[in-house]
Amino acid sequence: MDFFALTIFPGMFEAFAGYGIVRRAVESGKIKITPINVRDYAKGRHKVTDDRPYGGGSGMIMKPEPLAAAIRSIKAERPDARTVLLSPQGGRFDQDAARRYAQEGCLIFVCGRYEGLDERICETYIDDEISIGDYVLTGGELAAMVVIDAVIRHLPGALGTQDAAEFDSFSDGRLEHAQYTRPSVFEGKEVPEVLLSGDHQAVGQWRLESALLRTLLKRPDLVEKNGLTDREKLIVKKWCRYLESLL
Ligand code: 4G3
Repeated sequence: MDFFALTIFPGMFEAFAGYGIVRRAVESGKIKITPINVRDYAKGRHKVTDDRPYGGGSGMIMKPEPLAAAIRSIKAERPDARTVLLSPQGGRFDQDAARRYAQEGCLIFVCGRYEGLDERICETYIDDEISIGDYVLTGGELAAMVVIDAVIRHLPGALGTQDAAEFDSFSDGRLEHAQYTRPSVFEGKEVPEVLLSGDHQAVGQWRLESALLRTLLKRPDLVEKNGLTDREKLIVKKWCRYLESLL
């Protein structure tokens, strides 16, 4: 899968691509990340990429011509590319969106700086406008890296042999169950006994219960959105009976 990022700070993406699972995905040829310096498409001796807003006001706006030229040149090579703008005005990017983007062949991320882009770029050149959350960043680069990272995890083989993405938090609308590693006693706290028992069926049941309880306590909205399975209903009934016994 090919990722392009239109930015005035291409170096930010080189750092991102240099570590861990992202680096491995690049080295194995599963993905390619190409940062494009918008300045390379700016005209004139000073290669200006921003200008003052019509109507006045503070801040600067990204000029449309360099962005349009950059998008056109990528699209000439990759007509299948989807153009994605990161902005606080976008629809929320979530795990479902990450899974859908993992089906694409080529994504172009437009990373705005300053106070945003000229509206005509959004109208003509942008397929999707997305946001990684309700906060404002100094630029779209970090948001684009968040999206690329979340998408890469869904590519076959990117996480290694066990392909852990399918078992992650959110994979079935539930948070991940609690996890433990050695030592079996840490600062006086013991690992739940069942996890040391070697009983795979019991471990599976404990993990299901852990995931459900954590989701109910920390993110009840996810349970409301997805409903309960029959197995989960039994767990909830068990806890209802227990809570009733306390009254
Ligand atoms: C304004 C994305 C600011 C318009 C980008 C880009 C937050 C997010 C910017 C624009 C950003 C986010 C750059 N800040 N929540 N800043 O995903 O197109």
